[in-house]
Amino acid sequence: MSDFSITRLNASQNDFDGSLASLLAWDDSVDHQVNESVRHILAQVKARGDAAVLEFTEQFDRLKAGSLADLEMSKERLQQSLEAIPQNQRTALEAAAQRIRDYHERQNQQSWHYQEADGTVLGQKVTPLDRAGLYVPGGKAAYPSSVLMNAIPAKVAGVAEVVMVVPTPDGQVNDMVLAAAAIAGVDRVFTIGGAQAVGALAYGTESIPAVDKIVGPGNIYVATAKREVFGTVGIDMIAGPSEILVICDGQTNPDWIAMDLFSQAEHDEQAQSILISPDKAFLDSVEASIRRLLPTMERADIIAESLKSRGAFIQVADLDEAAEVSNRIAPEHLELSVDDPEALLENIRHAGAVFMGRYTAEALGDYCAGPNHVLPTSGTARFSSPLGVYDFQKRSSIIGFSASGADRMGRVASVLARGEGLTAHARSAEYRIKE
Ligand code: HSO
Ligand code: ZN
Repeated sequence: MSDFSITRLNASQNDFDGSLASLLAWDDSVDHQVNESVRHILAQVKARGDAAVLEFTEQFDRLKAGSLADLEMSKERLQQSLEAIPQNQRTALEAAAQRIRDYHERQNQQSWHYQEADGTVLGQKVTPLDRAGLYVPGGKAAYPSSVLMNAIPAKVAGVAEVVMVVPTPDGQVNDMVLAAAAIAGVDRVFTIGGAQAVGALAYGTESIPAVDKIVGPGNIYVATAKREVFGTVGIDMIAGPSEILVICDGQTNPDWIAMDLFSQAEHDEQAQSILISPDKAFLDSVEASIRRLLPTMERADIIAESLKSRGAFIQVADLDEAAEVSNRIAPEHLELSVDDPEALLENIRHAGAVFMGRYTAEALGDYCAGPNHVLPTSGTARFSSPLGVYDFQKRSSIIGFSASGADRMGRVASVLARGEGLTAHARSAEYRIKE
């Protein structure tokens, strides 16, 4: 069995600040080798389009195709996958999709305008992106739930074409991923991946349309490629490892809490699971639960490594202090496993998603609660938000002056323009001033 150990901290200890800082430190340094090869791949795709994408796909995914058209999955093919998966999976995907759609529809932004007394109109027009690209990782990390979470907000936002790329190493397709694409209404799917797929989406090739924004998780090559093409296209975020922080008053079944911590730890060794409680005896009980439950887990090794290298139990004086520590961490997922989560929520300022009360397992949020599971990680919840409809829409400012508005504001603009030494600006405004 995998060895289990977890760091124990106490918020009252002298060196708590330093210990917390080293707990949260995460190595996201850029790898020069990776940078180099990503740059090479992107340059090739930009210069040679389809031919380069085909070569890299053969090289990295051992998938040989005569043309990129052969690597496109038709609507009929997606439908086949939908029919191939077990009925209970299909029903669950459809139920999740419906809830995700309902939730995200509430995020739809309205255009607005207002009129001033002299007839001047000011407004904001909201428009969807024309085209969005969705990267879906292949292999182990291919999550159908992530297809729903990325594609549905795009379609709700009104994006006309969602183009998905998913690598299929050795030609292995994941039916559940393709079924999710069918349910989410993805428009086109290509079985390509890696930096070459990111390049194809960013620059466009003979067969793959250039998109306006690329979203979705991926390995270091994909993340580096997304960073590189940012500016040519928009990107969502560069996600770090999953995180969960549980604040518990000590009254929840310790097995539940242990499993909630496992649920994010099982994503990968770098994932971070933290439990904060004012109750020392409760922390001991959760530790006992972990010891008992860990050997029963399929991914015991990953969980053990994650808990050992990045997990922690933090003892605090009370729930107010728990909230304060949590705000410093700004976790991706925050469970408030207490009697009165609403009262505690008042003190919470930074978290990607907050799970209220003992019954709200974070795992429900990953699949089917409705809100997005693409959330800010590594403390970025201090300044950013969950993926949503907003990420697939943009705003244009609308400005319409009446003749008297042009006269009134032309005078203001003229003074400012002359102050800046910009005479053409000034005269352009002055032409429209009366007399
Ligand atoms: N917890 C992940 C999302 C996910 N979980 C997908 C299961 N499948 C995001 O932090
Ligand atoms: Zn998860």
